[in-house]
Amino acid sequence: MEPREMILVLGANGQIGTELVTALRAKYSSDQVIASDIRPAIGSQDGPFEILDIMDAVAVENSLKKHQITQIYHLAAILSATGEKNPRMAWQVNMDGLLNILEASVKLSVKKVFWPSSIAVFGKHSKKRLTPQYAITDPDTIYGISKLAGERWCNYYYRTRGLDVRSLRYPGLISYVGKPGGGTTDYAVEIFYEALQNGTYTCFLKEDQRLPMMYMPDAIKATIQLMDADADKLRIRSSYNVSSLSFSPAELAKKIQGHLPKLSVDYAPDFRQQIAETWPDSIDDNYARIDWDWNPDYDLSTMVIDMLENIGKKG
Ligand code: NAD
Ligand code: AKB
Repeated sequence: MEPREMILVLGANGQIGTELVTALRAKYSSDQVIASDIRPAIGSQDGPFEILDIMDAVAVENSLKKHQITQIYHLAAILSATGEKNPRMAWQVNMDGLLNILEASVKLSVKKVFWPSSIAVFGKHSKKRLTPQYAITDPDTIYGISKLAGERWCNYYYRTRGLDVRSLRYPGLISYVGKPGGGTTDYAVEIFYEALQNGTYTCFLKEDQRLPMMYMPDAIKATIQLMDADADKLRIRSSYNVSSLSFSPAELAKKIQGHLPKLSVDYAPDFRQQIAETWPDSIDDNYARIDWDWNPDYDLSTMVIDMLENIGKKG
């Protein structure tokens, strides 16, 4: 008989983790999903939580043994904007942290590992529009460099150690549950809170800076769909391009103004503008669509309506 799945989510207090843990607990059961983070649990917990630092390889191994973990979702990382403020720290957490997880997973026979990459692996020489899976990847940020190296390590562990590691290059993620954690795409969440609370927003990117984005329910759907896919259908063991929305701050503001006509937005680009300029406008995710039937549910209009409704309900 197959062992009962036991799932460890690392970095569970973050923007993605808070929603992924809920989705996994709905799919499995609460006691099968161990949430963990370097910071104490946020809010009320409906299942097990433990403090775990991915830099502590021994603690990671002990946790895998204690809970007899069969699947890992490794979400702990330093994102692009925070990474530029402390590049050495970002490299250590993103790179050494990943290697600790890959190594412990092989040693303790974890069946599947999910680790997210990012559109940050692309750079200013990558094709801007509908960037293909196999494009020039010359990232400028330490975050993008660590994600690109991470993709190659994942592929290496799959090829040489037989580890079933799966990955997505997430675009900027938009959510109303967890707040974003120090990225270049964070404006696309901040604008909703400011629009509803104050009726004004000053955006840190230029008004026409188009970027690939995705609504969190689609990101959670893609993650679980990829992890459920038959292993022999997956042609990509570095990281899959995955795509849904593409818009600029001005286009997002206009959509929100369709519901909140008094919203006023101005633009004061800071260092994050230079990062955004090196990233694609939009992504070609053909491999994901063919290999594991990827298809997003939300467009810009339905995402905006859902965000306003749910942030509005929070009061
Ligand atoms: P986040 O910053 O919101 O959350 C990261 C979590 O990791 C935080 O709760 C933090 O406390 C935790 N953490 C940091 N250092 C740790 C350590 N040493 N040990 C254990 N936990 C630690 O990030 P997120 O937005 O939830 O992103 C999760 C993953 O998805 C990251 O790998 C990120 O690069 C990737 N990603 C996110 C986006 C996005 O738009 N949110 C886009 C592309 C890729
Ligand atoms: C960031 O802006 O750093 C993230 C990402 C796209 O990886 N949201």
